[in-house]
Amino acid sequence: MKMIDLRSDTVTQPTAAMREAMFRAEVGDDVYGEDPTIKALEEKGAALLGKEKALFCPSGTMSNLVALLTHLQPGNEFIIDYRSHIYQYEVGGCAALAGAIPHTARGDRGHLGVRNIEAAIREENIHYPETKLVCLENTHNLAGGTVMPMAQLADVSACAKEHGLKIHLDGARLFNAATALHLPASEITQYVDTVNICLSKGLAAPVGSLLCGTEEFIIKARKKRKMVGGGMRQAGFLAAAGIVALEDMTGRLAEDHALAQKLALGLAAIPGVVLDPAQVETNIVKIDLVAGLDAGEIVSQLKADYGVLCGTAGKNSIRFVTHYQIDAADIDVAIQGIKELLVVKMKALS
Ligand code: TLP
Repeated sequence: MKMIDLRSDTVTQPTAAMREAMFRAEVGDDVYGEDPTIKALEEKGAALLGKEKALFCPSGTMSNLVALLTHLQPGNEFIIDYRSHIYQYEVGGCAALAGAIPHTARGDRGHLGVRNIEAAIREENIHYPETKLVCLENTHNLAGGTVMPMAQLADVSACAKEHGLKIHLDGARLFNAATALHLPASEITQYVDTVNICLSKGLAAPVGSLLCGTEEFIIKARKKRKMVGGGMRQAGFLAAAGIVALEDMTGRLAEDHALAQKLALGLAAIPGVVLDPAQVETNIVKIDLVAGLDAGEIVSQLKADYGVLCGTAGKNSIRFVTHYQIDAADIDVAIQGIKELLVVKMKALS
């Protein structure tokens, strides 16, 4: 049985062009600043995102952590949506390693607004930690791949500036947001001080993220990356794939979005599934199940009976992510599998 892996866009395999580029990469010791391929990737990434400099990190988690370590002092507070990856899925590194306090707020479909930020900022008081940073996520993973509206981002940016706060954007899927908005990524990143982008999700590189910001920030961040063990040596082999990711893969994400829309339309028509396809903006489809259906059970059965892999997102929800290695026929199999499973389960419920 062919396996159809919709668990995440992180499962993408490197393309033939990436393998070729990795094989041919010129490399050196990057801790000595001597890897030409890493330098080329960092320059390309910084230019693409309209920032002065970039830093190649092994993962999105480390890139976000290094950003927090560089922006914040222990005891500082940062404002963040309660469902964001940094808060939910990075093993508490913000607290354990950066010593910072997340001040969580409930964004609109994952995206903070001016009201959230103004309500969270601390006034001067001897008892309070200092608020220093706002963290955004675009697209927002747990909210279902939602895109932050540009007007909201511009307002949040103006508000942060007015209050002397910096903004870090977790843009693990920034190019998905840019694709959905029909804008260059730099239009989005002009509103933030620092940004993390992931090369190893929809862009299909095997490893790596870029943290981008001012030259001054990246010099400090490079030292923090070393501190957490992220100083790499001949990692130009990985950066070579990252360059291909930026050159070849950012322009094709609309295909993933179209497949996600096809999946959403198919799933929304199945009794037992709660989903509004209009809410699916990029490559993530999150469905809720009616009461009495167990997401974990359905995920296991889909795998066993149809070879369709997906993930639970809580007891009652399932997440599907489309990507480079998924095609329309795979989506048809997934829809058919869920339909057949749910017919049986819904009968048992009634
Ligand atoms: N997300 C992964 C899992 O960790 C959940 C996924 O399958 O979606 N920011 C965002 C918004 C992310 O979605 C992820 C990974 C990261 C950061 C972390 O990136 P890595 O996995 O490279 O550390």
